[in-house]
Amino acid sequence: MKLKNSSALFARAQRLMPGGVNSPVRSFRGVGGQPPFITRGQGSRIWDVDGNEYVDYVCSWGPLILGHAHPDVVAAVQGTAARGTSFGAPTEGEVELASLIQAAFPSLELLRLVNSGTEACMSALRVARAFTKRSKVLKFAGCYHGHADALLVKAGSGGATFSVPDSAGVPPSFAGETLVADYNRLDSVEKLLQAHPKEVAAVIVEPVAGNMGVVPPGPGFLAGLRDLARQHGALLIFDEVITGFRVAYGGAQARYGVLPDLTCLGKIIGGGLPVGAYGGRREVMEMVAPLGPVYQAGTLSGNPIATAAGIATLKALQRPGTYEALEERAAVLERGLLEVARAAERPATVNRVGSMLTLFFHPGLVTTWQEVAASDAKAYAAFFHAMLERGVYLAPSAFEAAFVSTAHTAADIEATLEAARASL
Ligand code: KE4
Repeated sequence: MKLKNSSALFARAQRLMPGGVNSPVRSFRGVGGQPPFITRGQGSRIWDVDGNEYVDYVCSWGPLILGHAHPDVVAAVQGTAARGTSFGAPTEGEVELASLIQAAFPSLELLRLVNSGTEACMSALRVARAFTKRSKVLKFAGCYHGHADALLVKAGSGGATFSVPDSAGVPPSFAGETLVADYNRLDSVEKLLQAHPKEVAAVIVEPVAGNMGVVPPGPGFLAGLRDLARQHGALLIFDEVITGFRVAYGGAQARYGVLPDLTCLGKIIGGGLPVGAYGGRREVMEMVAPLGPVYQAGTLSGNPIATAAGIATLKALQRPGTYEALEERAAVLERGLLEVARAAERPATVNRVGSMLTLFFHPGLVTTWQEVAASDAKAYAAFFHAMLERGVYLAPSAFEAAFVSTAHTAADIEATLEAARASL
């Protein structure tokens, strides 16, 4: 595969930006090699600056559920831009997008638009701490909620119950306010809540984990979290930045029938433009400025171009049959990958919820962070490159999700499975 122009750009980029990228996972550090620079996307396809074409399963890490350059989104962005890009004043688009979100997520009685999933989760924690007048938050190992200090925390080594920073620059005192439990292990949550009575402001969870690869909630896990949080006076926060409008039009809370106190959204609601949102129970969200004492702000929050892209995306997703088609197409990919792995006598399992899925090179079920960590990341890296060579662009990390869009055709899936057969 020719990478001449990408290599030249990567050399320049590395002189300007850390690792030559504006988000670490794009650097291919997780799989080795160097990243192609992408210049165009159309439907399920992307092209790099050397003319190589790929079937894309990253889809900008989730936002592009309609595929690249969807005509409705392009028209909305172009039309809006011609009338000005940002006013720093209320606009109709914010009302329209907030209304579409609330109609899909009735638990968001009040919501605030921000510019990223990180801002959404950071702000949701702040309002939860204000509402409960408590300081601690509980998260899960393997779940990612953006890069706010309070959330870049991991469990202490061994059986230690204290938490430690998961990034340089996070003070140990900050990490100490975050408890870390095990995903799909309600007992680990109960133990921490009991060890810190009346201290935990919120339990934040990806209702379908996407940042350790896809790990679905086990039977009763989400309902159990709902009960435990309520029993202990903590707010339950669903981080639906990936799952919102992905696993169902109403997100994981609609698919699994468990309602959180607060929800964080991002990705799809911006249709490829920077939009996040957080919201929930009215009495909680009424604490947010200018109504209440919790300060949160943003120059470009709810800006006209981003809201126009989000509105066009959500309206397109309302078309009948959309989620059934996503489900069917992704199921064909899941079954095909398993068949190909079995034929190649490679131990593999595929976790899938709707149109988000991950292939783990692991012999058995993958339902916990421990089992994810035991999967063969080196085998995934080799598979990733073999697929890239054959024109299939998977997530450049074993611990991310692949996404199927409405633009992925049956032929795309067949070509992907053919490439997988040859790769394995
Ligand atoms: P952003 O700040 O990147 O918009 O959103 C943070 C975030 C919050 N919550 C969940 C569940 C997320 O998945 C994310 C961001 N996801 C990562 C990878 N899955 C985005 C890719 C990247 O970091 O470049």
